[in-house]
Amino acid sequence: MLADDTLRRARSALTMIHEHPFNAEAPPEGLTGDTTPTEQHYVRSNFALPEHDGTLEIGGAVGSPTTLTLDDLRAMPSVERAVTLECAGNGRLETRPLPAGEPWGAYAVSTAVWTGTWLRDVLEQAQPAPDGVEVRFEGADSGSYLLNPVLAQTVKSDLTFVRSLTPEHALDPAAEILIAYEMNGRPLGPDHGAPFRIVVPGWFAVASVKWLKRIDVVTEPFEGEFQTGHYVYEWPDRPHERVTTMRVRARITDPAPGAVLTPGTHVIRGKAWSGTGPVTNVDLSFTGEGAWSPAVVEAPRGPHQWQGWSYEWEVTEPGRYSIRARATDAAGNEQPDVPPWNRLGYGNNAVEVSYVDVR
Ligand SMILES: Nc1nc2c(c(=O)[nH]1)N[C@H]1C(S)=C(S)[C@@H](COP(=O)(O)O)O[C@H]1N2
Ligand SMILES: [Mo]
Repeated sequence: MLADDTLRRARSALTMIHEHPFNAEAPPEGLTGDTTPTEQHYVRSNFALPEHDGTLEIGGAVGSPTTLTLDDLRAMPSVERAVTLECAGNGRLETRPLPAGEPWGAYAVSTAVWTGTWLRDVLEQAQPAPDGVEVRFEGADSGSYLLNPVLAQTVKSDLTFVRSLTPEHALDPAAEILIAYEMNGRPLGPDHGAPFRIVVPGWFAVASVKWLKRIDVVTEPFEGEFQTGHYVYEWPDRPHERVTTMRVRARITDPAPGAVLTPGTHVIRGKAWSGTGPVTNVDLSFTGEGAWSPAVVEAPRGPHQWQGWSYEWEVTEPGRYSIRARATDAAGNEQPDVPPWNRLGYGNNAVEVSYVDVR
């Protein structure tokens, strides 16, 4: 086991939400760069840190069941991708009525450079059977699942963290799913899934199984707590849907909420991302209901990474100004004003309202 102070140091820059299991948001600085330094990358774990024996088993409906070690994965062609990960519960605190799940503010999102090997190459080596309907990814972590660690309310005991993807998705070259063993150029740390995890670009990060232990091709639809129990949009007025792609969203990183500014020109900055295509527009408003003006949106630096945006704001009149930033992506998805309410509080991509005082 790791020395406590090693872990404590790795976690010290984060905004802790719960210690057991460890869940923490990025500090505001974690959203200001093109990528997030590892020590500022948010952490979401459903169970205590597991032991991992260093091997990955690939089995189920495959022609050639395989066991791989970290060295085996490192011996395969390596790829590097910057990927924005966002927890589906990010923004839950702004949901009304408030659900019981982990009370995430708005910083359960980060971007890291992940190095690993393509999942599809590893899977193809094992020869998935043509009648496979899903590919199941199992983490080494297990235990009692609590909806909120401070509530003495266990959803279920003896659960393991398991998620699945369709074979089409898992094998799709365009999906660029990685089995990652490095984060920002260093071996994966314990909180981020050491020794290896999958990284599923564009999807809410629940799909990116950490501490990856087994991959199984299965011939029956997979139903598990983290697949069909939780991480489901329970809409009040329409059929439930699984949590999949990240919703289009902009965050304001500068100025800080409540900042006091002098009259003059100020640059408003932020980040925007979407799981359904690059962000094409970010529009700003300073007056509540009323005009929106376009910000300058940086071209994507990579296919799976948040984009920076900025707006030169000239303000002469003293007073309080609301600031809202609303993103639109290439698929035409635009942020709503009101969180799309669902019982478990997922996917809140409502336009954030910040304000500054000009004096
Ligand atoms: N094995 C395992 N993988 C997991 C989880 C988990 O609890 N166990 N949490 C998921 C969720 S809900 C999120 S948001 C991301 C968080 O990844 P990070 O901690 O590296 O930021 O990991 C995902 N992968
Ligand atoms: Mo999450």
